[in-house]
Amino acid sequence: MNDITLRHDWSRLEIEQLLALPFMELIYRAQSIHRSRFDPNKVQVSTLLSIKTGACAEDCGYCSQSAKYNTELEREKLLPVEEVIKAARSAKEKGASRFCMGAAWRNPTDKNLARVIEMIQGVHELGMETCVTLGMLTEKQAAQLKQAGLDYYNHNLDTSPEFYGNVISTRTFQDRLDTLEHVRAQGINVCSGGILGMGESRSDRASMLRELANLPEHPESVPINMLVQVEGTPLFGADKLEPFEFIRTIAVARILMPGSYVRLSAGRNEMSDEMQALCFMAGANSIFYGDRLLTTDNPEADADLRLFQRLGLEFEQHSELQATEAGCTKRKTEQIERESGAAALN
Ligand code: SAM
Ligand code: DTB
Ligand code: SF4
Repeated sequence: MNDITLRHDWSRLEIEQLLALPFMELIYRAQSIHRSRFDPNKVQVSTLLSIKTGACAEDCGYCSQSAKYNTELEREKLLPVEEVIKAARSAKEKGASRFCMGAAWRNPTDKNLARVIEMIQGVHELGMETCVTLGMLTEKQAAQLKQAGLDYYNHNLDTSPEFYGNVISTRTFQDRLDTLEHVRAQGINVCSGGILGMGESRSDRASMLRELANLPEHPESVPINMLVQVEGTPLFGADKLEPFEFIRTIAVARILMPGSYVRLSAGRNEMSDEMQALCFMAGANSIFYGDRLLTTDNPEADADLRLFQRLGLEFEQHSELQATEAGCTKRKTEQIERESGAAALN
């Protein structure tokens, strides 16, 4: 089944029909497509670091880092390069294959971009894949990042074009598409997805997925975030999304973009192990690993190792990582097994 054609002409109605399939049928279809392209027991693992925190000029209604909202977040200047490399080294030792660096900017200045380029080069030298998310980019800045050897650029569409104005007013949906185009034009891998649970309708979720799947090329990585509600932001207190609806959206992302990594992204801290297992079953094959996302908590690394062990999942190693890293993760899993006792895991 490796010859599934990749489509870029989905209608919203077709996607809504997929979202409305009986749950078992939907998961079966998604898992079948998943298996045609990927090893269903391997998960790509990235670690995130906020390299510049807070005081952002944008007004994204979900974000702890916007200067417009009183979220009591401590702002931090751009981190020194050495500090970032140290964090990347530690993430590598714990088994992450990609290091993602996020900055609370509308867009990077040329001076800041030069510092980020040093970070990218340093992380690359460790033998890790690199990803950055810095806001909007010009064509020239995307070319500079490509030149620096950047592997992935993350820039999310966040939601449907129809719902977008309810969440963000300081930049347009088209601005986001323009940045994705600049990144793609340079041959940098695209990481783009969105957030669920912001009060959008199922039809909005279908519309967001349609925008992603109908891009000229599918993003290599598609993060699906569950809103992490942050006190002080306009979206704090929004109605929670039903877990099955989240899982359905993951399954449909997998069906629409068969060759992309679908990342079970923010929000795992509030998901049960069983819900996460269903997300993997539905075709998610990437996570953020490590106790922290950018400004909010992620599950503890040890808890993730236990979950992986119980599900028989393995960290996917990227080709440049040495066998010793794989061994390191295995040793760590074994140590956790010993500490927790086999009985607790069965
Ligand atoms: N400032 C840059 C930008 O917005 O492009 C990069 C960092 S920004 C935090 C990256 C993405 O994280 C956002 O586009 C959004 O999809 C996601 N995100 C931010 N806050 C979130 C939250 N509270 N819950 C879920 N996802 C969130
Ligand atoms: C993405 O889609 N999710 C990540 C990453 N790309 C940059 C960010 C999640 C942020 C969650 C809220 C926080 O920790 O501030
Ligand atoms: Fe700023 Fe990015 Fe947060 Fe929007 S999501 S407020 S651009 S840090």
